[in-house]
Amino acid sequence: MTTTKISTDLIQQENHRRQDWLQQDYQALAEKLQRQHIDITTVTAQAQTLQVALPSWGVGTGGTRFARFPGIGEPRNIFEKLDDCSVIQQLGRMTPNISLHIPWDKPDDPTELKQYAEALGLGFDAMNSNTFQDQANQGLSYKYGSLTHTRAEVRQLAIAHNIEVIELGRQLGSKALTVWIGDGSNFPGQQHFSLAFGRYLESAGQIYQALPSDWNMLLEHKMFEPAFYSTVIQDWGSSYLAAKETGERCRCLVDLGHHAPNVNIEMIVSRLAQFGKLGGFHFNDSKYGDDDLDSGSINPYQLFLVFNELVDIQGNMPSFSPFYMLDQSHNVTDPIESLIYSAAEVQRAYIKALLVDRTALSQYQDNNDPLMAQATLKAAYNLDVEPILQMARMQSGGAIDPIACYRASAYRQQCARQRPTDKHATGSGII
Ligand SMILES: [Mn+2]
Repeated sequence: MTTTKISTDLIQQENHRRQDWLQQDYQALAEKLQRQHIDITTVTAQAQTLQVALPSWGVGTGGTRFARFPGIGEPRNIFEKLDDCSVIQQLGRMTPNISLHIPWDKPDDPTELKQYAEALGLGFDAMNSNTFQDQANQGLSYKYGSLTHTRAEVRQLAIAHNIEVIELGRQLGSKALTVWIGDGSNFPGQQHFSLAFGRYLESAGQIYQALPSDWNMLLEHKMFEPAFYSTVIQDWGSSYLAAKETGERCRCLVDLGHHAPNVNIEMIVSRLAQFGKLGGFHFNDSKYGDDDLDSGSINPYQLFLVFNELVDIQGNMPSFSPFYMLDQSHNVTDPIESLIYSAAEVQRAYIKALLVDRTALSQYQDNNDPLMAQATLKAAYNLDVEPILQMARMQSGGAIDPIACYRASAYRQQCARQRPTDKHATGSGII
């Protein structure tokens, strides 16, 4: 029996109020899609299969490099973070797994944490290691790098941390390790490019040796920050080279915010997948840099185009199943609301991508008809698929309008009473 934080009676009451209108909207959309020979129940069932992991650090209020303004009733430990994640899952029904960040959310007792998560109906997705900041009492420093540091003993410390994270993840039922490093340089000449990359390959290889046979190792690239001149794994090219050198189950992870503005990310997706090296995603959105804004809040068309590639790849390769995760920093919203809304935006992009007439698109491509090719994509993108999202949630036991239901539950107000503000609470960076 799953423990629920929101009353199931409340969800039913809230759904009851909206059910008639949903049926009408769903029926109207069903008839419209039928004209294109699309069965809406099939699409709804496909929408229900999409899962996106929640970042454990995402349920706390984030912060920028300038300041953090805490919200009320914030989770004070990993158990309270799981409570909040369970609310997101209960209402939205597409986020049953949590991606942990170690050491930020390192449990004293992994068995206890696993049991706590299971009681809430939650599991664990990819584990995230952290060698971009020094831990308490660490001795050696990552100030000048971790896996690529010039000194072997610093590299060994970073390797050992990653292996420790794998071991922890193994106990929790995770199947992947995500590695992102802040290593790089701030001045021309500070770092020898190829020697640093060579040290990375050597370190990554040692971590890969410790990877269980049913695990994936995901390499996350980032163009800049905290290093502002060069970053060792700065782009998908470096990431691909490193993944290829490291091993078959080492793949690239694409964080949407980790590219230069205007970069064609959907084409990067296609390239990596074509050569079996697309391993996962961190969904978010950005306007200027690695802003970690809510998914789909700035450029929903780009999110759709990414999913258009993913659906196309899946059509050719049914075993294709990358790790999907939200990676956002919530500075001005209630993180629970942002995560519910963002997961739905990812699902919306996926549903629209499923509706693309791929036969027609292929013919327009072959016949060099650019106008109709892009119009085919736009025809799917411009559809209002909200009734499919609502129906998928309701049929899975979630809320037709999850934000309204969450607000009606007064869960945050209850947290405010139960979780007095901790002045020593730490923020989460943008990663
Ligand atoms: Mn990320």
